[in-house]
Amino acid sequence: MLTNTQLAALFADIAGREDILGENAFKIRAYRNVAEIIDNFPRPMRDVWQAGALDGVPGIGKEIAKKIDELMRTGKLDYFERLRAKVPDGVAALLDVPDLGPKRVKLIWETLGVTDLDALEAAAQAGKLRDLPKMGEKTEQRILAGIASLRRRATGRVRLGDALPVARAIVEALRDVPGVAKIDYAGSLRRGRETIGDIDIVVATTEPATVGAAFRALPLVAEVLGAGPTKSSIRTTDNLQVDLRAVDPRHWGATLQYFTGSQAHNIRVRAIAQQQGLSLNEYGVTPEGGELIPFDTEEGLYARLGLAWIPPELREDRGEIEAAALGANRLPKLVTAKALRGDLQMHTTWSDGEVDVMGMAQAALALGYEYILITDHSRSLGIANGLTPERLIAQRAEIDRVNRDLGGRFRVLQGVECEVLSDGALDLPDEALAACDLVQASVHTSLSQARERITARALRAIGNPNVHILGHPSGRQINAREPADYDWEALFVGAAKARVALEINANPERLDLNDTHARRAAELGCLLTISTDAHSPAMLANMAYGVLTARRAWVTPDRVVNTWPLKKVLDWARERRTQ
Ligand code: DGT
Ligand code: CA
Ligand code: CA
Ligand code: ZN
Repeated sequence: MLTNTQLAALFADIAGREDILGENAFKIRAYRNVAEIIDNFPRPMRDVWQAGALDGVPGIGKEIAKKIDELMRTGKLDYFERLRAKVPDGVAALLDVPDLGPKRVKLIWETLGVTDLDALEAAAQAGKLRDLPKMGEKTEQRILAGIASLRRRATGRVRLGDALPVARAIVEALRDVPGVAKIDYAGSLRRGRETIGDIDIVVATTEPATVGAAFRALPLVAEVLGAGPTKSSIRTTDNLQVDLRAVDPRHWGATLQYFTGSQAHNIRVRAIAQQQGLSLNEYGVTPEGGELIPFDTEEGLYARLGLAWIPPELREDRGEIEAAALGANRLPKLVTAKALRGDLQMHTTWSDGEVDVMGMAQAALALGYEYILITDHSRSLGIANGLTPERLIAQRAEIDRVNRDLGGRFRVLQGVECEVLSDGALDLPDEALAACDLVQASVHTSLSQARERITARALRAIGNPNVHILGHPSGRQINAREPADYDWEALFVGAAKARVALEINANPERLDLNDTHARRAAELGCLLTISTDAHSPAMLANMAYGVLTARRAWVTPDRVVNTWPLKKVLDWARERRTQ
């Protein structure tokens, strides 16, 4: 059965292959548009087709409707098969390599006989690409880096934001199964890692067979991979693997600890147990020649080994064991979602957001925030509606009105997400920036600049005293776009000195700064913000992912500007400008 995603991918594929062949650009664009329309269509195209209503869909003409009809009836498209015979799949796949457009693919294919990714990599490594017209050594290097990034994307790890809702749904669905005392997700998901290999669920129950059967019968199960007395594995319809382990409630703490990991953390914990003459497994510890001591809480297990309880986000063997051995007060008091008083990045209909200022304000108020910063895009990003100095003034009037209407219960601050141009200059004049409450500068373009150049560019941007926050600093998109190659130490030292905050962007496609960079930034004295970059009210809920990332970075609330009371935020903004 063809889903909209598959159908859209097929038309995009047709466009790509015709592009390589150098077919009519107009026709190719039409295929790309159709792919876009189908991908964003709110209902299954299958339903539309069955109702005979394809012609009524805007953007789908007779020719395309005929092709969809053939696909739905036969599962195949003759036109596409003929195209495949001309451009092999391996060649079409080369279009996924960043920096390889259709012209280059055609050139490499025709002159070097490269017909797949492996051959392309070999050719680049052998230095065969650099001598092709308009290529050079730099392009060859970029293509090699692009291949590496494609390979990582193919590792099958899914983003935290795609896995967490599935795990929550499973936990909720099984909570009321007879015999279930406790249930939680464990593994990398509980540790809040940015990508997840598989979902691990642990359940304390007196009836393991019952919960196992209920798990394997959930509607989201596409395939049962394993069914034992206490362990089951399934694959979901979204192609996620989920492992369920059932234990007696007496073992809950030890089992949850064991399957939370990380493996590196567990190896250290087991070594500490061994030093004390204890062997450790997922049920508890056993003294030499003695009986198993079970633990129904994690705290009990850690305490038995002389360790304070360690928050799951820290369990990566990055110093948490040493700290926990010295006592609970040596572990950081990590930032929590509750500590956040505001959200400092979001978009409205003034640029590419879905709702107006009041809409975002009310949604944020409902979440319990005290203030928000509106950060619509400046004009050079080239999205519809970028802010000009004139439109910023008009937006200020609307924000003032919203603040009056909300009657002092809440404060909407005016900001802007100002483009950092390729040389580090800002996209708006200083007077316009100075009129904002806070300014966020972001790099969206030319992310592949060389290290020295892009570092100098960001440092120049944060050197402007009107800039308070550097948004999603690396520019990466998880599993999709590589981060920019900054000299991070230099950037962090510069930001700390200027008292410019670095953002932890909470969008699960970004999580930028990531955990290790945010930790280093905090160590070097940087201020941070945790913000959602929401383009709709619903996206304000992404904050949880940013908080997890900050906790993995050992971040304490005092470092995070949006835990501060509004007055302190405004004082900081003012001090920065008079530095
Ligand atoms: P993932 O799924 O790749 O994102 O990462 P995890 O950490 O969820 O790893 P996973 O699912 O293979 O196993 C879950 C946890 O179970 C892992 O973090 C630690 C524990 N674990 C699994 N296998 C072993 C093992 O062989 N030795 C030890 N010490 N712990 C293990
Ligand atoms: Ca896992
Ligand atoms: Ca697993
Ligand atoms: Zn942005």
